Amino acid sequence: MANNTFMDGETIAAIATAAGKGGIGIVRLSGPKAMSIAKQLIQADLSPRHALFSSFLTSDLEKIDEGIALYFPKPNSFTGEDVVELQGHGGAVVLNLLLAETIKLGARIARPGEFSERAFLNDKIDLIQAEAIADIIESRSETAAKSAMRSLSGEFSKKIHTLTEDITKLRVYVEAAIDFPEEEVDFVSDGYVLNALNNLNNSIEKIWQKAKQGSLIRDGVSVVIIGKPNAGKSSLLNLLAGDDLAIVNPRAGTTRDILREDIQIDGLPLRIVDTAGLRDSEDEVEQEGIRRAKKEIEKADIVLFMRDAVLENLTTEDKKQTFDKIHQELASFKITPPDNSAFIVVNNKIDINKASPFINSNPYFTEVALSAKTGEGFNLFTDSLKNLCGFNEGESNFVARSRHIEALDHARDYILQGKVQLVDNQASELLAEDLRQAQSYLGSITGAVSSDDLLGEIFSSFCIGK
Ligand SMILES: Nc1nc2c(ncn2[C@@H]2O[C@H](COP(=O)(O)OP(=O)(O)OP(=O)(O)O)[C@@H](O)[C@H]2O)c(=O)[nH]1
Ligand SMILES: [Mg+2]
Repeated sequence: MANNTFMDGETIAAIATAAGKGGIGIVRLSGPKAMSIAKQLIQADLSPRHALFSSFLTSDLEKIDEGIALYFPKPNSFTGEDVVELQGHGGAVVLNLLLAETIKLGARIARPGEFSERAFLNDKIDLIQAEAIADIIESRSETAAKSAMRSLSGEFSKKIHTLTEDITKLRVYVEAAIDFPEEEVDFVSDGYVLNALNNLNNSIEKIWQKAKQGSLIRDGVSVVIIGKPNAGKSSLLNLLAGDDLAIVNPRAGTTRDILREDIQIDGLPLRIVDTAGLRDSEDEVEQEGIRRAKKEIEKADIVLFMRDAVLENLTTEDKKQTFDKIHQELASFKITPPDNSAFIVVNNKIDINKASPFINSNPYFTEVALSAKTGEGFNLFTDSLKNLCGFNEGESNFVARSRHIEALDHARDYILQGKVQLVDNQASELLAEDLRQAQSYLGSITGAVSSDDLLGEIFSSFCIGK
């Protein structure tokens, strides 16, 4: 974005603190009239970045509240515009009275995310950082908050900038050779371009891996537990949640509705869904439960198919036959399981047949054996979940969104396509165009290239006052 291209002249105001009661509540103003509005309210001048204790008054000099006023003159403020914060008491009525007074004095109510949008448009932060602000506020785990903070500090942006610079350098080289054919640079034989394309591809891959981790941490993974009645599905939910959430009972058909619980395993957020056991039943409530289970499977990232290890011959079974049997069973309920990479067969109740816990992968599915009752094999099971998600705990990630991953995918595709143009077709013009496209996708991540629609979509999901 060009510097300060955005100045619609309007001053915006919003209650920046959360709805509800609190010790302190803040009304925030940004824009050219912020200072003059504040001056009317406190009947005094404000010095930059100095806290002033004052009354907040109406135009009839009636006292609405009292508190601290802070003034951050442009351009050294969050939005890059004049910003004033009025910190009063944290009650909804008093804050709304104060907000209404700022509107009377010429401000307008801010749209959700408009302060951050202005910060972005005035080049105070890039789009990754703006999104990270929303992610910090909405983070549901310590790991998510820390990852979002790393993105806000610019770790993710820096990597994209380096990548963009590398592409720029390569574009200059390629386009110069196109423009000055008399120099006769032979791209293929000099190896420089091919080497650079390979390096770019490797760098994108590394960033992609980190971004993928970041998006898992941000968005979580939905895991649905299905299986016959009595397999121990609700027992597994309870074990994962560390609490007696679901009713567990030897009677088959105990769970009839969907039960959900958000949990975390070593920083990986999981949304666990327990479902009604799959069986043919005349009972309408049970049938509805099975219909709901089906819907959840369609939305799930990972499906756990639970079965009773006591009833299965775990060591000698033919995995292909098992796979076919499970598929047939699910098909009889019109359920299509997800592909192998998101399907785990959980053999439960190994405490009864005294089997050892295990985890293995065969060409058809990932399989674990555990006891939801004693907890035996639980760690192996959680490891298999983390593996399946590609989650490496302890790695310092930055928060990322699916739109970032998609843009990285596109950028990589163009780099690989460029390689084909170079090596197979010796088509330097087409290579130059591919590099341009790759750069444009990277630009969409930081917001260097952005559309109004995209910005609208991103900032409208923010909370008011941010
Ligand atoms: N010994 C043993 N019993 C278990 C284990 N897991 C579950 N059970 C028992 O099996 C019975 C059924 O467990 P649930 O967790 O209710 O099974 P479910 O799959 O949710 O059953 P529905 O809700 O009816 O579909 C209960 O009596 C549990 O105590 C296990 O690992 N070992
Ligand atoms: Mg149950």
